[in-house]
Amino acid sequence: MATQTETLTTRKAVQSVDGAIEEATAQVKERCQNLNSYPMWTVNDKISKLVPNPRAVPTKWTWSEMRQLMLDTAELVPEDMAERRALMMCNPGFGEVKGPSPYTTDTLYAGLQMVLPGETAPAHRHIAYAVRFIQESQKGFTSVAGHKMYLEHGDLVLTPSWQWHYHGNDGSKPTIWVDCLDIPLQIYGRTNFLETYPTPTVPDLVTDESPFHFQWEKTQKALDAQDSPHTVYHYLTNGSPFSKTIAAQAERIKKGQTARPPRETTSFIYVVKQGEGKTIIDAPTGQLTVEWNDKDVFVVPAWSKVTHVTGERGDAYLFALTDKSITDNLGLSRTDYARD
Ligand code: GTQ
Repeated sequence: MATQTETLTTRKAVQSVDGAIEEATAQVKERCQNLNSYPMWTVNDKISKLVPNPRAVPTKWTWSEMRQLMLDTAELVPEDMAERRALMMCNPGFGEVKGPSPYTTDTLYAGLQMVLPGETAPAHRHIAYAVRFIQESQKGFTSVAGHKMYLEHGDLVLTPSWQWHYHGNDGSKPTIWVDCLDIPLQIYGRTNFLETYPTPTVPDLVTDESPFHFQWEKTQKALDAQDSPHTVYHYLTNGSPFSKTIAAQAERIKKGQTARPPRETTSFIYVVKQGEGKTIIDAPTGQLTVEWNDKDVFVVPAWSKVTHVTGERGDAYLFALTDKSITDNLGLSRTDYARD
């Protein structure tokens, strides 16, 4: 059997001591030239790796730094200068390839968006599916398909594909949240497009009970109803993942515990709801130990070995946006329970 370091190409090539394969392949390549064709076995390594191969690298965005940057950005860039005042969280694994780009993981984009009191991020709709996890809000709101929802720290709100939405803030403090959209998938499929609404807002009604709105209070209640050291809650709509592309989960890890989940073909954008601890990430693209605190964001690439360790201060609550819906729906999910 091939080892992890041996490649599919070298496995065959080592048998070709006399160069016969090279010569035969050269002949085939020449004949392929004018027929839009190419011998697959010479590029097998690029097509099939022996382990999953995300580009994303483990990365942390520290809340205190990002919050200050958001506040300063809001002073520099008035609301009417930006359709959305959002700062992308660009994974450096993509930097050299595409420059600043909307890849937080290989499949999902996340950004930080800020809406100041009285501002309106005008109504539009797009094919991309969006969700938002609220970091700070005091009467900040989003309006989705006519549902105007006031948001609080820890809430998750859905903006399904092609629904009109706009954002605002009826309070006196900044509203900041983490946006997550399936933009990398849309880039791959070349499917995303956006339509603007003729006016900044859309007719709507305030609603306390919307299928688009998951209040943190209920999530925490579900987590606290379990007694295990590490509890995972999956956000569902009518028993199924709310979206075909983006999934979300919340976790409670009791204080002073170590959690070692299996490694998966799923990648994670973690947002610390509250608590302190560290996460040791051993990813196909590198290793990083993230020391985290309230509201920090960090990325766990697919196929990482992950170890969460919580501090003694109290139980930690982590929230994560994942591409589990994508991998499950397309039959791409694999789990390695035997990780060391
Ligand atoms: O609020 O609709 O971060 O359309 C990126 C694109 C947020 C939004 C983003 C968007 C939005």
